[in-house]
Amino acid sequence: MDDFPVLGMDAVVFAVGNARQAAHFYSTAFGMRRVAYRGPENGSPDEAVHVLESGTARFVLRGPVRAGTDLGRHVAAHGDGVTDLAIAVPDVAAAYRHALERGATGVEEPHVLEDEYGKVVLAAVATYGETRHSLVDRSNYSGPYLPGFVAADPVAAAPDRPFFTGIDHCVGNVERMDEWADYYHRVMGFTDMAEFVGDDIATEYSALMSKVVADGSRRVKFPLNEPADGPRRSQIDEYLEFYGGPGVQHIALATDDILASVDRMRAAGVAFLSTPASYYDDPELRARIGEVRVPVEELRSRGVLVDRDEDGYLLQIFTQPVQDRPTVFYELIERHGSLGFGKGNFKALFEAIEREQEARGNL
Ligand code: TYF
Ligand code: FE
Repeated sequence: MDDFPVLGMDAVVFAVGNARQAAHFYSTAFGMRRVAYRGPENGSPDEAVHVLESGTARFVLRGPVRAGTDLGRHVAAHGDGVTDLAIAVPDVAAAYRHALERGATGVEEPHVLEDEYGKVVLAAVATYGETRHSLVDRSNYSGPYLPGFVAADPVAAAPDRPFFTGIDHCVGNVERMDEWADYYHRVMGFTDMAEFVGDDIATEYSALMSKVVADGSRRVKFPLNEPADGPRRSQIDEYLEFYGGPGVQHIALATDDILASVDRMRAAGVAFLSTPASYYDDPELRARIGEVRVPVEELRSRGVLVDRDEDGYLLQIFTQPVQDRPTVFYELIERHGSLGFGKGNFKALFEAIEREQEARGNL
């Protein structure tokens, strides 16, 4: 019996300095469609909130409209960042009660929001840093997002196909990985997935340790990174310094055509990490990855990484941070059977991240 059943990610909620411009960025550069809005015009005098979707992924962009708000304080402290990894659950009250009994800190008691489209049940618990998990049941709701929101026009013309179809995983940078992994085990009944970057890999090149927790159905996957002592300064320490504490590091977006997604995002100005040509020439890699659905040349020209395990393979690529601070970035991931996170790419990936870190003067 699963005592914390989870349906999937409900939304990723961001605090940003300027939600109107962020909505434009995610529309043009990430191919998302704006579906809902709330602001001073309709009952939210202190903040503007734009809701965008792509496939099953929903991003909620909140920006302060006036001085002196807690949202504005959050942005001043952390820059643009993620405040809430909202999880869809079938029974909010039961999930919240279970979480609190197992030691979670409650942030919002279960409550119901209602309008002419029906009702939504919401609650929230705290997680690492200033991040929270809203628990959401919208099964009796047909409105564009939440009660109080109105349907909004798209910001830009819709792409002929979405750049991504859903959220694959959401990664947190923390000071103590085991503490937070235990939190998800205890509070939400999550279990560890196989992928694990331990001391061995950490000391060799990665300067981080990482562990993945997921719900029983693997609908929600949360890798957790902690800094490790390595030959150089950890990328996780860089994040913790510039974000001002623990927080969401990257969001992986699922796509069924990573080549098309990368091409469109690049054309719209999104910068990706570069992969050295030697990656594709490595005979060991060639042997290990075997046949993938496209010629390796197509991957090489874009810098798309490949990893294979006993279940299949995956293609992945990482953006540069998408704001001035070296904090939040994105991953595009196209899975063909593999349930992993690209462990075989960790060395090449972390070296690429370190090159950027060095260019920023933070290595
Ligand atoms: O989510 C993951 O585990 C992979 C690899 O700082 C990764 O995307 C791990 C740590 C990191 C960047 C990427
Ligand atoms: Fe990832």
